[in-house]
Amino acid sequence: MTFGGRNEPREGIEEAATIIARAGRLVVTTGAGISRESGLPTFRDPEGLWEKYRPEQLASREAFLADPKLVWGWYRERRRLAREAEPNPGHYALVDLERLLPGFLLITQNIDNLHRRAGSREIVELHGCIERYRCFDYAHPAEESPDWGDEPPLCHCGSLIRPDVVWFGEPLPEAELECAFGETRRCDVLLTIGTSGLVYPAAMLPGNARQVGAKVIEINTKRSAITDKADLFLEGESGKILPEITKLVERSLSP
Ligand code: BJW
Repeated sequence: MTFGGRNEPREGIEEAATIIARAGRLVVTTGAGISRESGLPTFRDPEGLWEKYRPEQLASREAFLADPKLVWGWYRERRRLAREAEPNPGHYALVDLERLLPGFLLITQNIDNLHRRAGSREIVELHGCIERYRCFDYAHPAEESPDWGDEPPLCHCGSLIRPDVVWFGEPLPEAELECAFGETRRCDVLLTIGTSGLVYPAAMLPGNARQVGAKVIEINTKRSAITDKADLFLEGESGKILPEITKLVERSLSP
């Protein structure tokens, strides 16, 4: 693994740009770290979302049934923060990469909707989206209403309405998962950004790409569970590194 760390960031960025510019099929996977510079907390960093509660206390079916008001309130607050946040230069750099490269797919674990708001189009949302709702028992889709308050409202079928996100112990949406696994097995470069690589099955994607001979590039402010599987590790903030990579890719592709 090449280490494009803080002492030699330029070299790593140039190498990454060269690899990406030559990619026939690029898959980008993102986690909470890419939205950190938009002001949204990650999950597992200090001052992250799990600082006060254990994950199972908020992001599981059991948690929702045990205390629907607590879980509903936590997501309402996060939805408010996500809506107030703006995409950052890292999100926009990925929009530019999508425009520059014919074979591009973005797979995100994030539910914050910032990639779409930035303008990314080819997105697979593995863990759902905070802007969508469904009912707990039958997954009937629900439209948000201004009347909704501090408690989860009821669906027409009588079941509680919940955010359309994937909690621990729940299966990921089938079509999205199939697409993510299929595309990582066909890509020649996988760029993974701002994820601890601790949550499965998303954490398997870089390893899958590696198995089929793809180059794996990681951008993270610190080493993660993925770093040892990466061919190139760029240590730093994605909002700074990604625009530089995109600029170099654009330059190398322009006639
Ligand atoms: C920066 C930065 C900057 C900071 N620039 N970088 C195999 C082995 C072991 C366990 C399992 C397994 N398979 C399944 C499991 C169980 C479980 C699991 O993975 N557990 C592990 C924790 C051990 N997985 C599941 O339960 C999944 N379901 C499943 O497998 O179902 C099977 C099934 C089949 C059939 C029937 C029934 C079941 C579901 C997982 C759902 C995860 N859900 C959450 C919540 C979503 C909704 C919400 O947002 O509230 O998803 S948990 C949370 O973690 C969220 C995230 O998407 C996910 C990943 O977190 P992420 O993005 O990596 O964030 P962090 O905080 O961990 O990392 C941030 C990184 O950014 C850090 O590295 C920083 O350094 C970095 N960073 N600033 C660049 N500026």
